Amino acid sequence: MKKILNYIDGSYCEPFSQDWLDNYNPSKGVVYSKIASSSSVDVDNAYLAAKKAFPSWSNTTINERSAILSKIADLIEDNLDKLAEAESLDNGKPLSLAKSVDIPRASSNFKFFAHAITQFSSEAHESIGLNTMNFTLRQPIGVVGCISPWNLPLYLFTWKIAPALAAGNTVVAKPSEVTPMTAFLLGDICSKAGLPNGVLNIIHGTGPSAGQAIVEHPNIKAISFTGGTKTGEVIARKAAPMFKKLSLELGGKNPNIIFADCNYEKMLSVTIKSSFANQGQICLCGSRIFVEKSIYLKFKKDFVTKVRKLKIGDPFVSTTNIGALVSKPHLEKVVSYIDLAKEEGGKILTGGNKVTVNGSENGYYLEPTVIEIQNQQCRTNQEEIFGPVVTIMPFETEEEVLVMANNVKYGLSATLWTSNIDRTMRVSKKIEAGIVWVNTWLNRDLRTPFGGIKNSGVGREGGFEALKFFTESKNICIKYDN
Ligand code: TXE
Repeated sequence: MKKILNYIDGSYCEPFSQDWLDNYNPSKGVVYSKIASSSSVDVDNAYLAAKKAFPSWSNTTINERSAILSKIADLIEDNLDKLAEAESLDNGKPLSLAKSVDIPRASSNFKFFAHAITQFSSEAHESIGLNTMNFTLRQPIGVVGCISPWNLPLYLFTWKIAPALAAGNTVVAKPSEVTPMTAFLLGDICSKAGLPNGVLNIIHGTGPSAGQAIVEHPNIKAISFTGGTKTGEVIARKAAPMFKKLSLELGGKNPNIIFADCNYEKMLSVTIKSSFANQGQICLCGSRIFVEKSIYLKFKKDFVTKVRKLKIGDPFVSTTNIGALVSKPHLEKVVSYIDLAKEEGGKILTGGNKVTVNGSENGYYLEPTVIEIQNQQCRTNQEEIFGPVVTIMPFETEEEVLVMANNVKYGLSATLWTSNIDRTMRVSKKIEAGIVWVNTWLNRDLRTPFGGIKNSGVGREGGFEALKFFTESKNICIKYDN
């Protein structure tokens, strides 16, 4: 059976423990490869390789670094089919999605930061009268840690690694143990692109073992993490006494607010995507839908009709809209929320059941599910389900919907549908979220800040925000004689 090995100092190697984890193909429910179960010994080896590589990598010219990152981007693009197939097999997402979104974006992440680093600059402050000139150096931190989740595996792994490397750091990175395959393949791509040995080290294994060893390593000075809010809490607790720099991109329970004056057809088709893309396993999905009362009944009917037409099935079949959920425990978690919704008085308008797909009887399939709720305080509407499940309810006024939208512990993103520019401004300013999309969803310009407030995280990724995170600023003050 294929083994997913660690990539340390430019070579693939087995874990020190010789322990292996099962890697499942979620669309069939079978183990298809074995994952290195790494421990602190492997993390320390990766750290030593990264430490050795740092002086040279941090002193390469910007052009040289940029050229290597661009080459990685090109090789990802050249291997689009192979990587997309690997992603789909590992994660259960439709191959069409991996081909059109996940892998192209992984390539763009490298391409973007290859360019961005050539434009990254810092401030100078002259104090006239005091005869001093201050300028700020932005220096790489050293060895940094990147930990990523399973929902958009290569997409989010590279979203962290690319700026970290561009800024001149060396990296110890860990993908999710649920979807490690494309990160494993990335090692080879980096070697082929000429990334010097030790600059990027990829460790596999569980969160509590390999992930925690990265967080607890005394000399890994910054941690960029995307994953669940509870894990973020654990990481923050461990990292705080060590005064590590932390970027945490955590969960979301995002409102999708639909006003009657919106472009209805456009809203309807995008709302299908914002509800169920990637089986609803995107932290930016609009899982709480609020609809203005005057169009609520029409929306309910049209939306449910459209949802029922979504094709659930084998991710490798080109007509599939909804693939498999990522794992059996995750499927069970999502189903438990559907049960909870019924107990809480929610009405299942469509979906709610596991699906048996012919030829893939043991896969983790679930119908896209729409739940009408009466009380927005119910747990179904408050907790992150992270599956193909949305709640819907009507609202009457702008003020009312703002209260409901903001009444959750999360604050990642929000979507707003309206053609009224005044309302757009009023509501966007009052929404408690790091990202607001108006008349669109998941429209990403990589230069923009990305991240959430409240329990959705701390810090921002994207553009120069990411390059700032992965560098330390140092002010140099020079007194001159006039
Ligand atoms: O994520 P975890 P899980 C949400 C979603 C989901 C829930 C749990 O609601 O149901 O989180 O998912 C590593 N120290 N999101 O359990 O555990 C882990 O190995 C260091 C939202 O799969 O947070 C993996 O690499 N690392 C989300 C990464 O953290 C640790 C995407 C994420 O895993 C660790 C995924 C530890 N103690 C799930 N424990 C989003 N915001 O996009 C785990 N890890």
